[in-house]
Order: sequence, then structure tokens, then C-alpha cells
Amino acid sequence: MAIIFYDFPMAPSPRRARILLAEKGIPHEVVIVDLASGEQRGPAFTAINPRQTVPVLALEDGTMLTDNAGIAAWAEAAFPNPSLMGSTPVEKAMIASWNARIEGEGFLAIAEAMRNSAPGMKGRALTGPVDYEQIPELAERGRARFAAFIDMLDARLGESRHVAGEHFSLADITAVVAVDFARVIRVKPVETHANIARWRAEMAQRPSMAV
Ligand SMILES: N[C@@H](CCC(=O)N[C@@H](CS)C(=O)NCC(=O)O)C(=O)O
Repeated sequence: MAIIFYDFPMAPSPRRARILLAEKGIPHEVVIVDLASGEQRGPAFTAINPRQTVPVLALEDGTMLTDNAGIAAWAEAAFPNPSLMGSTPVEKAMIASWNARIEGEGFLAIAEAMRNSAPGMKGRALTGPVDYEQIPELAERGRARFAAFIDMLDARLGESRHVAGEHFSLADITAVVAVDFARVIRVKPVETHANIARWRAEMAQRPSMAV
């Protein structure tokens, strides 16, 4: 039985896992879950992931990895080369720290801004089986948080070649997806922040970034 990757090409979270799988060269089959038509909320996919989100990676032994955190931890342990989560104790710590920060301050800020304002997300301000109403103030706060995040990331990339240090890592993958995802709130950091533009152009050289 092959490893199966449950994906949706337009969505940012599965893109993170897609890039990771490509960087590590992990063979897998792809099943598209159509988020546009709500397939993630139907009984078939809910049986696979009760949280009703992608990405999911179904391993050969039947284990379901139902988020990026689990997929990255498994991939790094099962396919250690190339290492994307650090080799030394300090590298591992820096990458974990930057990855969490990009998720919390970057990714979630965009999601907060988008899901609390888009008409199509009415009643769906959070992912998952429970419906939550939009809170317009959270959309506003998300935009402000993302602006502060981008200034911080640009300053960081002014002092460091990659997000978490000298080497390419999982933190760069998360940051690329967050920076690109900002288009949904009509923000283009590569046009306003020179260090992000330099780093994003370098990232574009990696074939994985096109998947
Ligand atoms: N923490 C999860 C988040 C996954 C997530 O939010 N995925 C979104 C797509 S980007 C989703 O499945 N949304 C379904 C929905 O909106 O109902 C991860 O990174 O693995």
C-alpha cells in the first residue's frame, strides 16, 4: 500500500506538506479533496480526518497524520536526508522556534483577516466541524498583525540568509507559503520589502517551490 497524500492545490496548508514531500523526495500518491465543494466535511473524508482539514498523510501502516506538524516530524525521522529540521541541538531549536512563529504570527494572521471578512466564509470563520461566526474586528486585527509580521520577517532576512539561519529549512517552507498566501488579503510583501524579495527569489530556484 502506498503513502497517500490528501491535498487541495489552491490551499496553503497542504502546499506546505507538498513542498516538504518534494524536498525529501518521499514517494506518494495524491488524492484531491475538493475544499471548494465542501468535500472535507462529508462522511468519507471525515472518517479519514475528523478535523476536516487537509493536509493528511496516510502512511503504509494505516496511521493518519492529520496536520503539518505531524507530517514534518514523521518525514524528518523517516527520511532524515536532506535534513530540514536541523542537525545540531541549537539548529533544531531555532528552526522549531521560527516555524512556530511564522505559523502564529504570519499564517494565522492572514487566516484571521481572510476568514473573518470573506463573504464566502460567512459562518466558517474557523476550519473544522464546528461553525463559527465571523468577527469583523478580528479581520482588522489580522491585517495589522500581518503587517507587523512582514516587517519583522524582512528585518530577519536582512541579517540571515535563510529564516532560521544559514541553511534552508522547514521554516523557509512555512514562510514562503505564508508570504505567497498573503495575496488573499491583497498584500504582496515581495513588492514592498527588499530582503523578503531577495530571499523569495532565491527560494524560487528550488524546484519544490513550483509544486
Ligand atoms: N493545522 C493544520 C491546518 C490545516 C488547515 O487549516 N487546512 C485548511 C486548508 S489551508 C482546510 O483544510 N480548510 C478546510 C475548511 O476551510 O473547511 C495544518 O497546518 O496541518
